[in-house]
Amino acid sequence: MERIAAVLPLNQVWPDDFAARYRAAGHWRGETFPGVLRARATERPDALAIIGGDQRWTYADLWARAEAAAAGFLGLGLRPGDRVVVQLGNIAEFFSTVFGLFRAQMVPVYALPGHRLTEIAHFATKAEAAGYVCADRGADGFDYRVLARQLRDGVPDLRHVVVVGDAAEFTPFAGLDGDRAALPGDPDPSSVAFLQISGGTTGLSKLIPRTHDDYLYSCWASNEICGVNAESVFLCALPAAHNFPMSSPGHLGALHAGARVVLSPTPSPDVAFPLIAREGVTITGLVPPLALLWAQSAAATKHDLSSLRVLLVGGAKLTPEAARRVQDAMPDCRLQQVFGMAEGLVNYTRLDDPDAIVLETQGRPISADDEVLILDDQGNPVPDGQPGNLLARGPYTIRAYHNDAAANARSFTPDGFYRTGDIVCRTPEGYLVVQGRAGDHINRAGEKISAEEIEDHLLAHPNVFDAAVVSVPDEYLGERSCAFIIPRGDRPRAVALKAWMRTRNIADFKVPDQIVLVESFETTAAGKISRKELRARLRARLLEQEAEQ
Ligand code: AMP
Ligand code: DBH
Repeated sequence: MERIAAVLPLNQVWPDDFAARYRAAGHWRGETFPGVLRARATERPDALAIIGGDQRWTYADLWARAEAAAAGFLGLGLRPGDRVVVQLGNIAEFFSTVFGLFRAQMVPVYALPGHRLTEIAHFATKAEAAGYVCADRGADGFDYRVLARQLRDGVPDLRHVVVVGDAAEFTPFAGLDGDRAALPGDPDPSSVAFLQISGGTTGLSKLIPRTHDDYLYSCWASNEICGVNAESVFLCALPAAHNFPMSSPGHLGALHAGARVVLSPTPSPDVAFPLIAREGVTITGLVPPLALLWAQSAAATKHDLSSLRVLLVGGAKLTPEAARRVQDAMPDCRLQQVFGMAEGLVNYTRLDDPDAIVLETQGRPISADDEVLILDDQGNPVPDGQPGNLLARGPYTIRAYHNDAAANARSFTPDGFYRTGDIVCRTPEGYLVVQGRAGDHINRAGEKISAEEIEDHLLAHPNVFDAAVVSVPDEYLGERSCAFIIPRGDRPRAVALKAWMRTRNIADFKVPDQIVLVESFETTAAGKISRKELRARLRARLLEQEAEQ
């Protein structure tokens, strides 16, 4: 008999008065992901929806493929409400998979292609996932079927593995189909559509339940701010599962508008530029280091980039000098800064803002109903222009993580504000300028790394007595990671320690960029100091030493 384990229900609930207000304001329209795609497939069946590799799918194609996948998932024994970890790169099947899951009222859990067994097992366990969808190999050659075998052994409740491409012993995605009559109706718009992944500020990543109503609002409202309409062509150059290229306005914004989504397997200019020229791409989004790389390459390229009207840059701070360089290199394309988070709140500079705002701020919130607080450490509001902790509440900002009472107690105030962990200033015009982070994480070219998570891995090494991981400014990455290690027994060599970290089955971007061996952490005469203070001191000392050299 099939084992049916009781799983935690998925919820994301706003208090009734807030929900009523968001509906009355027209933010929450009662749309759902399968409902939106069905509508577009009916209105414009022959319009191109997805272009990826050698695939060119119209809206009718995408809908038909989603229905086949949905029926196939049901046929395998997956049930509405089941959570399914999806780890796919920028390939067309990403879309037939996730819309297939939506159509069957199953819940994708979005993993990034760079995640490895440690992260995937954590997502699967925390979400109580029943399935995993991956590709045979990634764009970098990584074999996800090896990961799938280890995952199945380690997470027994994960019963189904579906593979795009050569499936080996697993279920091939290409063959999925089944009885369409068995498909459920459309979901409740206030139900959880998927689980997004947090950047992992403290410890392991948390799961972010987003509803159809709230997420679709952030997508279509972003379309209005970024000028996306049915004629737009959106290039997805960052990993499709990341919240930024998914919703700001992202591929889901583009599909909501009935526009065209072009998938780039990597964001490198030699791959993306020919796609822009060939497909007439009008809008895309990049993290700052890539924007600088594109700016440099755009000057010398033979490819025609003149179709590009909007370049969104976000995920990490774009300094005013870098912003100017990007804007100057691509004068016909408007730079738009975006400061967002998978938990909700997204800020944009507006297309008609003066240069001073576009170059020097990270924008203002999407919605008139976004409530933003900037507080000092005692919880008092700071005046405009002064840095403080950013808190947010609104029609697309979550009120709770999934299955994580400790994180919820830390991350939300009793009246429902999300503590973003970002330190920002507000300008008199209401725009936000990001100053830094309150917590200890490293924003490595837009990839967020928790210091604590990496320290935990390092402490598992027999020759590591203690470890402290800090962020260091980096010309190219914005920030890189540096691990201070107090050795025990044989002194480990930095290269060997990095190689050993790779055997921990973690995403490559989490392997420390720099390792510094120290004899002690020289805590003060006063004795114990907090980890936070320790990291701050180690970082300051390293920067001083570098400055002296
Ligand atoms: P994540 O948790 O991965 O969704 O990352 C969200 C975090 O990325 C935010 O809380 C910020 O710390 C950072 N972030 C995103 N966009 C920007 C930006 N434009 N400037 C500075 N930091 C940003
Ligand atoms: O970094 C992010 O998470 C991010 C950046 C820009 C984001 O989630 C978004 C826009 O929606």
